Amino acid sequence: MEEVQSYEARDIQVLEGLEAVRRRPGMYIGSTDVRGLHHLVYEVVDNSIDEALAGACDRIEISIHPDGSVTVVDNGRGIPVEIHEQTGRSALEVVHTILHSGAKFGAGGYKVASGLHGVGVSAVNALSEWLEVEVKRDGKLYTQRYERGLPVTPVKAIGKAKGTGTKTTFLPDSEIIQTFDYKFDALVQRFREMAFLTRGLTIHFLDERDEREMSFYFEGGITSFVRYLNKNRTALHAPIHVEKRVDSAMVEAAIQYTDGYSESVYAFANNINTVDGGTHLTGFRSALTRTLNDYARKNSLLKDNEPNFTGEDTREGLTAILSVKLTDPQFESQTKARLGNAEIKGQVESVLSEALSRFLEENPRSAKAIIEKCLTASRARVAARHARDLVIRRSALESSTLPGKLADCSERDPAKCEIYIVEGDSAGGSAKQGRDRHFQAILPLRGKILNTERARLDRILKNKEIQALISALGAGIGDQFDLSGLRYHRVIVMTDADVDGAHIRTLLLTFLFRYMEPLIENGHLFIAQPPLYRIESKRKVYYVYTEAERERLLKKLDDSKVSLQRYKGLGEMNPDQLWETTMDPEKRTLLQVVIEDAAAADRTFDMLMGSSVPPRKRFVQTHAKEVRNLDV
Ligand code: 0RA
Repeated sequence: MEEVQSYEARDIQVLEGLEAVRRRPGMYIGSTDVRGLHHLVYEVVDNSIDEALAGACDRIEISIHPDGSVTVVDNGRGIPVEIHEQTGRSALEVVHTILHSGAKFGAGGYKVASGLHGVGVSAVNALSEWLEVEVKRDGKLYTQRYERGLPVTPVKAIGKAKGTGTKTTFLPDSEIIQTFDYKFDALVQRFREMAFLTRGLTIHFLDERDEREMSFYFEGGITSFVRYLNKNRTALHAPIHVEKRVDSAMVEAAIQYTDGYSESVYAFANNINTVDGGTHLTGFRSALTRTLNDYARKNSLLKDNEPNFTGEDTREGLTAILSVKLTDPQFESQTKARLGNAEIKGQVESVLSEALSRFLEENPRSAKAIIEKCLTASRARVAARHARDLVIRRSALESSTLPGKLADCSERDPAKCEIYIVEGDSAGGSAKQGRDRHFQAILPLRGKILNTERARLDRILKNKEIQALISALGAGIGDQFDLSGLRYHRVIVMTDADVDGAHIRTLLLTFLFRYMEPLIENGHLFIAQPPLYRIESKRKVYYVYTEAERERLLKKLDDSKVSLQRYKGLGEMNPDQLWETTMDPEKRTLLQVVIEDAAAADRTFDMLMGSSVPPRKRFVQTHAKEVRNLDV
């Protein structure tokens, strides 16, 4: 028998717990900025999700009120209100006042013990100016109110109730939480993800600040998730779905190959997006590689003289969701987003191997399409390696044979040299005439550069424009890229200030990001900023680079006669103007391109947008540093 705690002992425990949370909120909710604010909401919603996972709830409603308070309602069994033996107080009060007590009363066997969430509603309570909870149970409506974590009313029955459920409303404490500026889109992404991961659950979200609302319900669960991710892609077969319990773990996966080249596999453990992967993902991958190789060999789709598919070959064009639920998840890595449980690897591997081989046997046409996709990927990988070796060998030989269209500079010290990559011949001509040929080289590129996100390396490397670019820069490509060969320490992309220019710039940046990443990492890549307008007034000429600048200037010149010219392309500027406005180190503005790790907060962005940019990192232009008047 457990001892009944004295009231005094328990009160001390509550006060110490609350104080710990309020003194070091970051330890419990990560931060006190907007992410911490959202964390409070997720924490409360997660408790209702647990109730849904236990099969006891199929509807959750979340509302943000204009004053910054939030309400979460579910139709679960209702948090128990009866006296909790160990403490002699209502269970409802205990889960709201004692840290980590939630798990003991947790609805399902899969309560998240650690990781991103799972600190319990008591932490939310401690960080709220006030919190009110209502429980419908046994035909009665119970309620209790807390302020900064402490009960200010007893748990009391205030009337009759139909049905069961829990309703929590809280106002974050402005003494601790720095902002009440909830981001609708971020919350929506998360709620959509939760709804995908919990088949049959309806999540309704209302933002009363501007009356926006969204509702999510997916009959197909993670199969719907995969369809959603593939909605702009061409699928090779109907999604494969498996769900199976192994010992105490639950393994679920949905898989669908497309005709694309990128891999979109997202792994979850207890509904947490494990962006750093882990043992469950390792098991998933080995099942895929092993099963597809076995099937292809057995059916002579792989010839005796052909090598096995590599893991990469089996993941090209693959979209999949892997979701595991375990009783005691171990989260590792700095961001706690990698699963460490050793036993789950084999469990996932066996569930998947069995399901996938059964699917292949029962669906020979789909099987053929998948194996053919792997074969193409495998052959392309070999071809790409040959092509790359060739280009690298050639570009090594060719440091003397620079591309014909390159107008090189006379300076030989790379630290002093820069190269302008210019779209189109007419702009290239102006740039060649306008430049300072001592240290500025010009490489005009013609036509649309290949979309390197979609094309394979072997095709990219056959493209003449790309070959010219690689040779001119002199540093190779891919994992053979060597910065010490770089012939210019400033690589400047100069395109028109219109939609086409922006498109070409994106294609170029994508290529450089994927195949010459160290160039960006080491701060060698820049974007030129040509002016948008030329404004002349009283014989004075002004160049204007933004719309805001134009408005300011026009206001200033209000009463004088003004002539305004909009530059649609670089080609409209004569060489002198191009030099003066865009290329002269004394006067120009360059944007430096930097790479930023996609923040944990928006890690679902790429995934939910179905974007093919690798999810962990991406180049950012918008956050680019402004570099004025670089010393030359
Ligand atoms: C413990 C036991 C039972 C339900 C819950 C907790 C519960 C917790 C939360 C948190 C938010 N909504 C919730 N709904 C239920 C089951 C008690 C029983 O057997 O009736």
